[in-house]
Amino acid sequence: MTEISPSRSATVKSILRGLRIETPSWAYGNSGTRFKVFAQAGVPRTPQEKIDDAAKVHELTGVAPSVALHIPWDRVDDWAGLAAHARDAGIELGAINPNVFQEDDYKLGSICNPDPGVRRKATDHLLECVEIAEQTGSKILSMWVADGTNYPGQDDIRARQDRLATALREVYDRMPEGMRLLLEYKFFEPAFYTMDVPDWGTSYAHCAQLGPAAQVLVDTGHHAPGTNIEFIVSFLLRAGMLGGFHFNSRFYADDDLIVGLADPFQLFRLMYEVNRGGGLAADSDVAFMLDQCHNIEPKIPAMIRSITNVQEATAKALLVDTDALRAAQEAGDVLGANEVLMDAYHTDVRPLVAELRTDMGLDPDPITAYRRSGYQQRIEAERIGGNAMGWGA
Ligand code: LRH
Ligand code: MN
Repeated sequence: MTEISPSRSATVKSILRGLRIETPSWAYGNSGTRFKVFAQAGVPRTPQEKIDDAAKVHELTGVAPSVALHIPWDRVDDWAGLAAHARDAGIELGAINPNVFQEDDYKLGSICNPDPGVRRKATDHLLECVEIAEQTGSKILSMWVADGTNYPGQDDIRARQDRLATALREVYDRMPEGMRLLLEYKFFEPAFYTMDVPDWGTSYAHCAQLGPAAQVLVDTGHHAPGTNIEFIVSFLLRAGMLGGFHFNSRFYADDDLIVGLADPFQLFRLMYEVNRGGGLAADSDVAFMLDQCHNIEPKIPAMIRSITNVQEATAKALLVDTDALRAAQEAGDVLGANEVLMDAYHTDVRPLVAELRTDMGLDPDPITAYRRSGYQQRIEAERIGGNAMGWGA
């Protein structure tokens, strides 16, 4: 078992200290499945209350200084005012996520729809989200389109790619210097025959055609079962095309469960390749974002647990004895090489990560600290009336 030497511990802690994990506004609201959305007490009724909850998560973890917004779920009249509210709460507004999947017009798609009027409407929403990002100071337009078809012959696969490329070009050219377009892919749902951006290769090709400010977004729940996601991550990093992640975990489909809970070993392997590819370097612009739905579990503790899971997986990845690994790999020592990796994976890093929190002036156990804070009782008492936010379709 790896003994964590003081110098190793210091190195790991300094890298972990620089880790930034963005939380999603929509995961603080009610969510569910087509069968039921179970409302929870104390859930935010406004984007401002979502930001307050995100700020609480940052206060207790120290590594979640921004919250992603989804439009129109988080629409307000005064974007600068919302950004000021976030700043006053100690965090920033992060990635802007357009929504071109919840209007009747989008039944046959949004920017890939056969109807030019619908394409125009969807593209205008994407352009509006660029403007919103300019007002909120966000540097990322995080694009996912639900577009696809359900039956062979329903539409022309090639023509839909032409429509997609046309809309992406218009949005890309509208973006100001310094803003990035991250294109998210998903292999199925809500469409069940084709998705217009089904995999990393399709996203990569469109992003490469657009230019250097377009990169691929990897949602860990968007792959066919058995897909080796860390291979995709390694490949994209090598090509400079990994823009960021939507972290979550799953047993079956796009379950959007707490990252690292369904498959902690996968998260470790993924963070190992992120580190191997330079994604944890100080100058890396890989965006680590969560994208989850806490359908039955308490939302704020779930968010804190997600962050501690990413911290722990990253700490284990940083403990891999890369010299020993390289030597075993180059010697063709199959089991030896795997043993080096597994040794790091089996190392209990919880004391090290707790120590880091103490070093940062935080409670070593943020979930217990949250329970002790009385924040949950307070929001349940205060947030009476109004409409609890959620993303029910
Ligand atoms: C689609 C997705 C996308 C978001 C939505 C909330 O499955 O991952 O990133 O817009 O979830
Ligand atoms: Mn996502």
